[in-house]
Amino acid sequence: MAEPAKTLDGWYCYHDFRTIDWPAWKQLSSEERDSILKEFLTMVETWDATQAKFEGSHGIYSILGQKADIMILWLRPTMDELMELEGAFNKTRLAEFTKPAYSYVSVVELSNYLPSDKDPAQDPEIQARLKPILPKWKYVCFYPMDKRRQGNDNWYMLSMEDRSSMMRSHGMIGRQYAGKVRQIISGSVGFDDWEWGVTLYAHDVLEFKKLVYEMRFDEVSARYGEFGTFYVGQTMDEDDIKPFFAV
Ligand code: 76R
Repeated sequence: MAEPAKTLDGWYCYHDFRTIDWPAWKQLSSEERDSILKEFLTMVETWDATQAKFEGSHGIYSILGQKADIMILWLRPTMDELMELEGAFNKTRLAEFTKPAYSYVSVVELSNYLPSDKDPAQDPEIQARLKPILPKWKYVCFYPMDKRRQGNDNWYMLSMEDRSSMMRSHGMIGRQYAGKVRQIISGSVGFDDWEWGVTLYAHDVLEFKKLVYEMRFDEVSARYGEFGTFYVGQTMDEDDIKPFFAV
């Protein structure tokens, strides 16, 4: 048996995609819409307070295309907290005007493919990557992916050495995008339908296409990458919520 990579696991992630029921939303009076948004923004304030204490992070995004209208992404130290958040959000009045579009459950993951002599428990940089405060960069991209297990192309049958050398090449490509794209890799084996979730942030949306395209030519993606549905959108600040829901 090939040696499994060892993972460091950080905060649990819940990507929640919704479609807005605009016809029903439009039928409300503007007073009702205001009060529903007020209730939602009060809930968002509690998420902000959690983030200020570094006990989690969250982001709200508008999504382009017919797959979803919004994504809410929550990160918390335990899956239990994510369950509470999902339940609490579903009980808001705003949630009555949303329909589920997609969701993804995972946990922030770092692996030991690249050698490091740091003690992860003590190293502030590693801790910050395991428990990331989500950047407010303008654009977001999310997709789930697998490593292929097919015929001669079986990632899970390769030696640790071969996998490490391919991951090094993968990491070298990624590093050229430092400052342009930030990535959060979250593992989802046992939690969801794919093996990883890939969440990317960029200031310039075109950088997603450039990075993902360049990686397609790198062996680890070219030979072993299988990809789910791609979502792309914009980060919303609290100030963007009211204009987004204005009709
Ligand atoms: O963590 C590190 O920075 C070390 C190097 C590294 C690892 C181990 C790294 C760097 N990644 C790692 C693991 Mn990655 N990554 C993806 C995708 O679309 C595609 O083809 C793939 C989707 C992108 C865009 C991306 C970006 N990476 C992983 C894993 C787990 C593999 C496993 O355990 O088998 C997956 C699934 C994955 C996928 N990666 C980087 C990036 C970028 C931008 C970097 C450079 C980070 C930096 O050095 O700042």
